[in-house]
Amino acid sequence: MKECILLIVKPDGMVKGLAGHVLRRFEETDLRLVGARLAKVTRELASTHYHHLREKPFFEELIRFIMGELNGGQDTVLAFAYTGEDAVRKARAIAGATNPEEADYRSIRGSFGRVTTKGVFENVVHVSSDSIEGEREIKLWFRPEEITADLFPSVAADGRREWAEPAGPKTRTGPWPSETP
Ligand code: DAT
Ligand code: MG
Repeated sequence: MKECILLIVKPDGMVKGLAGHVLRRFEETDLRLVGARLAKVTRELASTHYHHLREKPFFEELIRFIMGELNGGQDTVLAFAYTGEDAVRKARAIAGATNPEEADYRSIRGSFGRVTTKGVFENVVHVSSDSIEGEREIKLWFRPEEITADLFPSVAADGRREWAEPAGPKTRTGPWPSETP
C-alpha cells in the first residue's frame, strides 16, 4: 500500500552531523522525497507532534529534547516527507527500534543513538508510526505548497493554500492539546 511518512533528523542527529548520513540511507530506498524543511521546534509544535504521549512520565524531557534543550540549544531540525509503497515499514527498518539499546546495530538508532542517564532516548531520527500518523505529521510540519506531490487535498484561504483536513484522519490518536480543557 502507498503510504506517507514524516522523517525528522532530531537535535542529537543535527549536532552529531548525521543529517547527510540519514538522507543517504533514505536515498538508497525507492521512497520518493516530496518535502524538505529546516524547522525551528517551538514548544507548541513539539507538544502537538507528541500529543499522544502527553500522559507519559517522560513527556516533559521529550519536549525539551526535541526542542534542542538537551543538545546545546540546537533548536532547528530537518524534516522530510516521503511517499511510496510500504513506506512506514521501510523507513522504520532504517531507523531501528525506539530504544537505541534495543535497536539493530546496523540501524540509525542502533548505530548512533544513546539512552542518557536520565533515561531520555536520544534516538537521532523520528519516523511516523503508521500512515495515519504520517498524514497528521506531514500536515503539521508542512504547508501544502511545500509538498511537491498531490498527497492530500488542500483549499485556497487568504491567498495561500491550507490543508482541507488539517488534523488528518478522524481516527487520529486522541485530541489535539488545544482541545483538552
Ligand atoms: P517512535 O519514535 O519509535 O515512533 P514513540 O512514538 O513511541 O516511538 O515515542 C516517541 C519518542 O518518545 C521516542 O522516539 C523516544 C521517546 N520515548 C518513547 N518511549 C520512551 C521511554 N519509555 N522512555 C524514554 N523516552 C521514550
Ligand atoms: Mg511514534
